[in-house]
Amino acid sequence: MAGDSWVLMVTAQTPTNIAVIKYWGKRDETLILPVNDSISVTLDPAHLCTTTTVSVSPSFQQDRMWLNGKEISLSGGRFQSCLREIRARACDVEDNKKGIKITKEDWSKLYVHIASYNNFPTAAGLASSAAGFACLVYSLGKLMNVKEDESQLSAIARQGSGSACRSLFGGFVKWKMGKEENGSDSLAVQLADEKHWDELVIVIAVVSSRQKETSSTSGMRETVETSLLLQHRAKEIVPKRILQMEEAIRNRDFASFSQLTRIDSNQFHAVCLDTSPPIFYMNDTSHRIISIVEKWNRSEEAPQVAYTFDAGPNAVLIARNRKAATLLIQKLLYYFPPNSDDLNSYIIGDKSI
Ligand code: 2P0
Repeated sequence: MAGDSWVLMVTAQTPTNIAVIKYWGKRDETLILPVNDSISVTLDPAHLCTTTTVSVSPSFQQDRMWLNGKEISLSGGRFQSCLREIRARACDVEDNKKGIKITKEDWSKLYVHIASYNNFPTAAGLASSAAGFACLVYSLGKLMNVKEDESQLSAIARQGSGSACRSLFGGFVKWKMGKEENGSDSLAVQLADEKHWDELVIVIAVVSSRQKETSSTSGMRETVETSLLLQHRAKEIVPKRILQMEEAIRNRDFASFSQLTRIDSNQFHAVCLDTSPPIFYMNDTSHRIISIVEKWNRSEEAPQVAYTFDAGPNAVLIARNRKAATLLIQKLLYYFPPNSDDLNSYIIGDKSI
């Protein structure tokens, strides 16, 4: 290292992802190991993404982080796990222009500053932690010249937030639950890249941008402790559904894709209702959107739209093509006129990066 007046910086952008076969429930809370596989689609970073700048300087006195301009604590186990795992893999870094050389050993003595921004509501069931931890791990990995591939990095992002592991890839992504006790095989793999099925259009109807009442982490814990339906889902339902969804994606079979996405979202919310005390993430507006889509799909020869809802009331609607997306927006505007209190906004985007 030369002097202590330098700063080295890396900025990265990571989109969020929306599960079409849901992750809900952990078998290991510390390592964040799930009770079933899940599959997601990565969104277009122009609409829902996290931008993170990480910097290192010998003048920094401690690790610090700012989220949307406000300093947050890094003392939580999840941040510490990600930082520890990335630091353990750091390699030599040389910046000849600035005359900086950081050796592998130096990294254990250097602190980082992290500034992260979401361009969408934080913790409103739009998977902000997924984009956040994926971006944190990716940008730190670049800064510290970590040589691991995306799948190996995904196993680190997973320890920040389970769903984050799926945001390291574009397109369709599977998080394999893995079998190992240490979590080494619980990681994400890309099923199909962003060009594979590019007719799909995703429309997000923001029903509420308020923070959810039950966090995913505590909700899942309560479900694992109390829901018999979850055990049945994890053992008997999801393994077959994962295979069917992989086939639907491979064949660009929208009828199957739409059906599997809708029933899996509904079963996830049924599992929430089967939790004691019950967890309600959807509201009346969410239920109305489901009815509108179901009725429309049944009135056509083939399904036009899939819906899925995460741990919040916002609808993620996946239209089979642009024509269906245009009709969908017309319908939403008809049922929820612009001055309506029921919907805040629509975020419209192509499928992924
Ligand atoms: C998913 N969700 O598959 C599911 C569907 C919400 C509903 O992953 O405790 O924020 O950090 O691992 O990843 C939300 O859970 O929870 C989530 P943690 P996470 O996208």
